[in-house]
Amino acid sequence: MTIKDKLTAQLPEWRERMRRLVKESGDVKVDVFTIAQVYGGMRDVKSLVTDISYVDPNEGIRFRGYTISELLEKLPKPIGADMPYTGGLYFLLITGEIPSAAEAEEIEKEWKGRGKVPQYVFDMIRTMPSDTHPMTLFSMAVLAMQYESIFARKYAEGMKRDTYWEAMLEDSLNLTAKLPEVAAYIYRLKYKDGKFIQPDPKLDWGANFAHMMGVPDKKYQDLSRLYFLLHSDHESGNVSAHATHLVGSALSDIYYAASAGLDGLAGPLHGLANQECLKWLLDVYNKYGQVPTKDELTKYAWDTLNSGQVIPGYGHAVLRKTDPRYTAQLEFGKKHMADDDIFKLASLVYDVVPEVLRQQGRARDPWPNVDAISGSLQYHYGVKEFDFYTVMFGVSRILGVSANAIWARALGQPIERPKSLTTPMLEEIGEKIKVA
Ligand code: AMX
Repeated sequence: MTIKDKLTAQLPEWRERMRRLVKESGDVKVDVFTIAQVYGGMRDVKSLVTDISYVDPNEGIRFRGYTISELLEKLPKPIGADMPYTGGLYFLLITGEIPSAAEAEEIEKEWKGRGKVPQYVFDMIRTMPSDTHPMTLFSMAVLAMQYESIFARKYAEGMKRDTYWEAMLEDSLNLTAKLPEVAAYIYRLKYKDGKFIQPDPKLDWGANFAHMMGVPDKKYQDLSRLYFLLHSDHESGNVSAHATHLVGSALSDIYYAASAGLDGLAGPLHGLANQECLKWLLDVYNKYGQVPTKDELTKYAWDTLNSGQVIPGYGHAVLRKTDPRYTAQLEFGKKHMADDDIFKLASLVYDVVPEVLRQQGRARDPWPNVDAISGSLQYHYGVKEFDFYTVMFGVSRILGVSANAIWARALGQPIERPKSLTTPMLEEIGEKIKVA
């Protein structure tokens, strides 16, 4: 059964569940929120729905109900690999079912058939100033491919509403198929004198990325598959997912929507934290000329905070414990690069920074998030150009946001339009409550 057949079979029931819920319980309050939340970035306001992943504050992410360790065990893997096919992950995100090896390989095959990147994308990237940030190039490349959108073309021709999702699925498969090559092209253009490496048709999506990056170590293929799994989705309220959903809600196609999501991912409080984090680690390392002692690191962390900066890679808007995406990468590092200095330093930061942040008493979550360690693993394999790291995050995140976009179309989710108030209105609301 193809992914499209699976969705076709599931949709009537999901549509009915949603219709019934709204009809029978439409007036039930899900949440009340405060003036502090209105001013505070809508933190914790329960106003989005997704069945693709859920972040529990203490447990962390579950993808379609599965923890990261369950997924690493259950998803099919290429022969000889430790980490699963990204195609199998995509199947799971879209259908909610753990694929068989044949189903995972079917997605990999689909991607191969759809992977050719149009020449104008490469040409466009090359016309940009050479010091353009790789995230700018990546987002522009995704946007440029909007030219290919089947959804946009069919919409203009008058597509039926209940088939929107089919065009969205086609676009999503076409877009995701091309991401590894686009990303690796940007990397090789910027940092490897434009010496490009052609995709290898024998390799799966994740391994092909590793190959086109030019990293010879086979373990980097596993790291790439792991990385793409871990960063793919983190429910719907984070900036990249929400930006993609918001733009998509105007019936913009996935190219427009995902490009907007990437622009949000490029912010230092979100996806760019991975490059900031590696930079912070290297600054520490270079200051001491080696892995510092705990005392030296504690002092460095305090100096960072006292100079008014955040410690990148630590803290989270939802999580209140160590991010399991951090733990999965820590385990990979312990297995494959235990003696690497930068990895050792990243591990030492885990022993020091949570206590420093606790003593400072501002961050609600003093624990590491996904970005605290990902850069040190890349660095070990020679991918040292840290302003590229968010591009890899973006490659992965488009898997999650496109899966959500397919479902948003399938369930006919409407255009987003929250209501805003003025400051005097909120002052009046505040006064009324005080008087009462
Ligand atoms: N270092 C220093 N201060 C921190 C901090 C950190 N790592 N994390 C939070 N704080 C501070 C906040 O800046 C805020 O200060 P303020 O009261 O002066 O404004 C205070 O603690 C309360 O913040 P919070 O409620 O705990 O966090 P938040 O929900 O507002 O923000 C996040 C969450 C991730 C932006 C924040 O923890 C942070 O800036 N972390 C460092 C950057 C980072 O790692 N980002 C990546 C997050 C994961 C991702 O999206 N990729």
